[in-house]
Amino acid sequence: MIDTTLYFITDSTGFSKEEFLSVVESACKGGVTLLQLREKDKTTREYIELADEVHAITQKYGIPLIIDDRVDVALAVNAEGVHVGQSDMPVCMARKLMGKGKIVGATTKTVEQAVEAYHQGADYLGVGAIYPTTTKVKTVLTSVDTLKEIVKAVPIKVNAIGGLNVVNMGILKGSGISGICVVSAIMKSADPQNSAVRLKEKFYELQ
Ligand code: TZP
Ligand code: MG
Repeated sequence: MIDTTLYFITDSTGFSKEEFLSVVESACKGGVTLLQLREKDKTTREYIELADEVHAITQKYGIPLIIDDRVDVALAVNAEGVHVGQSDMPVCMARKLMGKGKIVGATTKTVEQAVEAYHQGADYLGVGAIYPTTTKVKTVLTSVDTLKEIVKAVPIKVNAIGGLNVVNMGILKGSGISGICVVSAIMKSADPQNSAVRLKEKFYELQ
């Protein structure tokens, strides 16, 4: 069973490779439970090379690596899973290509999308954005009420995403989510390891 408690989604924009890999390793040390490599501007070759390096780190810490959008890259580096959005490959196709043993996650913003993703074989869902985000993404806000409805509608893990940090995640109390997804709260932290520790502590406090 995957642990989605603290799902760290990376964004290498503005980092040198060394700096980026150092944030990845610090986050792993801080206890992130799942890590997604999310690259929007890399060539396929660059995506694969970076994924291999990130995978070497995540494997050291026993943390599953999920590749955003790209089933081919996930398969090429033998990552533990892939994450697809509503304009990416449909979940059923990603599942077929990845096989039963791999993790397939999906972004959903409505109950209908969530139920469909579940039926097509998704292992977990990311729902948001709960708060406005500074991370480069095409998204609209999702209410906590919708998040709660999605949690009730599907038997798989549901994570909240979007602008979440230790200060504002109280809004998620009682929502029934399995975890949170964060980019900036770790990527932009001066101390990514400590931020991961605190985010996880805060999430447990809300349970
Ligand atoms: N999908 C919805 S919001 C978001 C994605 C990928 C970005 C979340 O980033 P941050 O920095 O945690 O707001
Ligand atoms: Mg996508």
